[in-house]
Amino acid sequence: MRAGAATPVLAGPEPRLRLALRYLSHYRGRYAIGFAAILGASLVVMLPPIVLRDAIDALNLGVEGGPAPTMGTLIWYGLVIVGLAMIEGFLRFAARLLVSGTSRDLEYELRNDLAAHQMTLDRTFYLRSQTGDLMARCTNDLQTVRDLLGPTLIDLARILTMLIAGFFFLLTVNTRLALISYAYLPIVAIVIGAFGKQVEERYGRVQEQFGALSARVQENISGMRTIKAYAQEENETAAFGVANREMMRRSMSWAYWTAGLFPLMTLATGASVILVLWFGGADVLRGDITLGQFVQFNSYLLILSNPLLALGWNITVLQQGAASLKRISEVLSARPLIADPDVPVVLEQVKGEIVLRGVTFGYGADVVLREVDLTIPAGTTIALVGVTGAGKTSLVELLVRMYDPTDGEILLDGIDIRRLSLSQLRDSIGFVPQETFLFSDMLSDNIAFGRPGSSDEAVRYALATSQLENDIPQFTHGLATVIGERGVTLSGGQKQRAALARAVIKDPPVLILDDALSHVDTHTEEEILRRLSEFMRSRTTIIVAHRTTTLASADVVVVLDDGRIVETGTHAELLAREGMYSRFFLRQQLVEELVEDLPA
Ligand code: M5T
Ligand code: MG
Repeated sequence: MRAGAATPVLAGPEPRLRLALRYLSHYRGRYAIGFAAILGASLVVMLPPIVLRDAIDALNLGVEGGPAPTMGTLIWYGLVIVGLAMIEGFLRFAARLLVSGTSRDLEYELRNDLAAHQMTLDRTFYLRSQTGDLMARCTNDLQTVRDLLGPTLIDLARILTMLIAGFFFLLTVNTRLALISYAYLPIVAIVIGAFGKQVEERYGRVQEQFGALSARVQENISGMRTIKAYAQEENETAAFGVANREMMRRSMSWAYWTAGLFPLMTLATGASVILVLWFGGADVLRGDITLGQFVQFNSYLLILSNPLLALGWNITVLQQGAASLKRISEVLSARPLIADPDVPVVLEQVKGEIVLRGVTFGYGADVVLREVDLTIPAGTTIALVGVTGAGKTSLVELLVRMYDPTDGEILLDGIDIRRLSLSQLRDSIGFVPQETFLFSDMLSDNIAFGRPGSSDEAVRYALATSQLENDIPQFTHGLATVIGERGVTLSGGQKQRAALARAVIKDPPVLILDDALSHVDTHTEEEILRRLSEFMRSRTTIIVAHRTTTLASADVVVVLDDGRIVETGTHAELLAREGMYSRFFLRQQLVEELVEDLPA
């Protein structure tokens, strides 16, 4: 389970881009306003150098003996520059506020969609995923994506509009100088491209390791009991250290590339200033451009050096966002194998007849069930027996469509269960799995899980049938007691009985108990069975069991061995046949007698 999670890998950037565009399009109005404001800011920021040019040329005229500008004119120039700076600042601020705020809405929507999508995915997906890694995708990666579609996007828009607008304003001063100062841009683009690729790859590896690390933390915490029982704290800590060191190694290799980009960009912008001083200075001396124009030109270069520097950084963030976007789109593009049919058949009332026809099933290549044929008339109780690994759990899980058979079909009231909606199928079946799962919630909420808002009477009935009622006074707050995560604060038998109560309260036409009373003592089990027999009278019941009393009370006993049904019949018939069942039953009887004789 600890090997890397093999989620389907999407080739190319298209699914990522499509995902981003789909969510962006939901807020296109706000983004459009934001971008318009950014464009405005990028144009306004180009105006002060023009004012500066006029001021300097006016001064220069005075220096050369012409009419000198008055102090009032100079202050006026200054005020215009300040005013323009204020407008630019306001536009930038408004755009950033709008788009960053919108990216929070987008994050909210994406997170909801992720959660809802994960609900549709089936066991096959979760078998090859790790909880911690999935959590990392829903938190860490989601944040990176939000930053990409918020602040980073607005920054990139600012950079792009400034670089384009800047070029046009440079052209208005002098074409040759403009071309010279932008000549090195292709080189910068190539460098950024190469760095960006490295950053994305490395960031992808950082996030992947973060997922693995989260998975490890999650497993260690869930498995803390086992780790302690086997005194494996040191080994686990050491193993964690190894994974953590790998995380650091990957983070460092990522940091090298992001850090390297910044000085490189500074160098590139510095080089352009030297070129412009060299060629532009000569132009001024020759009188091709005025001193004011020269200063104007250099102011532009100064203004443009900021977006150029920011470009490098933003490209790295863009690449990181792309890496995270990929990890999210992997989850969103995973399709469940078990899904509702397009047009489900609706059963008016489920009677509970179950038929298996030539059902073959396996996990991957191993075949676990082989051509199983079985008819369970509505209202009967069958006991499913077989040695461990015979395929009992696999068989009952097929009935609730945890998986679909690889071959053959399963019918409920004559309809292939794949043609029913999952909700009708699962509503019709009360399934008590071999491994119980309880939520860290109130006991009463856990029991009413499948039927929220059940009446007190229904709860009482379920508690009595499952014999959990005797334990309730033990709990500090009775039914309102909040139980620990996965039910850790309950005993094994209490958990199993809570799970049984949960199935009973659903009042389903079909009841399946997969070894659901294994942790309950014999005496209590007998009492539960006695009460259940009333409940089960009108229902189809499948009980995977070992205990002799359970077996003897079933209408039909089905013996499963290595994925095949080897014996079917009533308890008495099979006992008389002296085959596998009778051997199993007699051995079990001996075991139970021995246990009875043990001193308490
Ligand atoms: C039957 C294998 C298992 C066994 C066979 C659940 C599961 C089972 N198996 C997998 O390969 N992957 C799985 O996810 O299938 O298993 P089962 O149906 O669980 O057997 P059982 O319920 O009769 O056994 P038990 O021990 O509960 O009495 O080979 O390895
Ligand atoms: Mg089992």
